[in-house]
Amino acid sequence: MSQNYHQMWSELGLNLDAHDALLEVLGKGYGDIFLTQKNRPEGMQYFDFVMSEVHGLRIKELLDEKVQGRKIIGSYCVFVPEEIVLAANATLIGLCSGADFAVEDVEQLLPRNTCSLIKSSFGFKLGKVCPYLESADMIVGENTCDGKKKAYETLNKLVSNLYVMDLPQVKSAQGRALLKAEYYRFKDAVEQLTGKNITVDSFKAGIKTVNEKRKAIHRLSRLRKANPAPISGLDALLANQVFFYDNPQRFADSVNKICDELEKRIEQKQGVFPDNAPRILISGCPMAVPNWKLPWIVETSGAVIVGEESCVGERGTRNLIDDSGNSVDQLMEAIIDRYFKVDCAIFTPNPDRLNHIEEMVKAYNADGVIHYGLQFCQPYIMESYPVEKALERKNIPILRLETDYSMEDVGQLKTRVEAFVEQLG
Ligand code: BJ8
Repeated sequence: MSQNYHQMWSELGLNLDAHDALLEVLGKGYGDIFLTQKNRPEGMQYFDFVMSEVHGLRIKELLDEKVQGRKIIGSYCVFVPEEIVLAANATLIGLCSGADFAVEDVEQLLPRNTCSLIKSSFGFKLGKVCPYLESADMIVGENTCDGKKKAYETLNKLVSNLYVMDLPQVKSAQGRALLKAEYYRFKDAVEQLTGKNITVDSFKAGIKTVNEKRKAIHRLSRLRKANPAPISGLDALLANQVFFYDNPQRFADSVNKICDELEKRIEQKQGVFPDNAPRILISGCPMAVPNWKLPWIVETSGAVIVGEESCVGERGTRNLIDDSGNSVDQLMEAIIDRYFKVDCAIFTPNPDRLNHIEEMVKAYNADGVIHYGLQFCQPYIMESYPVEKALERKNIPILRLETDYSMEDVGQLKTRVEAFVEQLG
């Protein structure tokens, strides 16, 4: 950290020793994985800076916003609409975490066979190491997979400001009606928290802001279709991860700046990997900071990742919102239309996701797919079987992997990934 933030962290109630230890591991991991890459776009320096200040300057900005009367809302899922939060003059930040922490304490509250993503969120709370969680005025949980649904019952005893959003599991008229009712209930809760009524103008402004950051990420994704790949999958994943907690306008500007640079690289046929490097699409569970294990293994095995069919990736950012409505209700309908298309594996049946994976393979010219399932994640691991069958029918090579946040299986994973890459090559 470029400044000393100990007082700020201490006022937030963090455990300073544990937090220092976490930052050290994070900084070292980041340095080893990201800063050793060759020929990175210069624009990635912004993201290096963001990561170096992830618990520093960004938290200070959020606390300064709070002093000005703005509320901070934390969320664990891409179904929580940032547009509603911004329209009520609040800030949304992602809370999912990608590292094991305080595992023994967590396993006093949750079964061992819970996915790493849920355990990690609990570990960050119990270990008192997440300044985002401690800054939030409202924490939004959602009824998605069984693990999360039940875990929020326990989290409710650890925090005083949990709000749980119910979500549909079926893409039916009733499912859409439930999403609509829940988004209106959420709008009321956010308005009550902030004391601000959402108006047509504030709603349009919120939609525009989020559309702009999604547009920037769409532009980055399109540029990854080029061969040779102008940016590594690791760097593109990092941009998708920062999407969840950076200032939205600054984020969009920074991604667009990288895109300007990548367009020049593409013109000059300049890439980060040779043009014969096998191109991989990753599909499956979301990867939250600092979960870079699998992408690092893939990209140090001679392949390049060209897309992520993931909530930290295209599943989460796909589709813009129509902002032409003239009433709050019309704009709300447009928001529901967009979010109801998110094809999370909690939906049954979920044919859209299979179609999207195939579309992405074609669009990004991927040579193969790695299906990434977090251990004990039933929705995605169950779906990995039909995904495998569907891709095999189209002669698209697929490797199904299950892992967690630990580093114990790195050697074994690397052996399997290298064999897959060799098969593609
Ligand atoms: S919309 S993917 S962000 S729920 S990995 S906790 S599914 S057991 S994260 Fe998700 Fe929203 Fe869906 Fe996206 Fe459960 Fe699986 Fe764990 Fe998961």
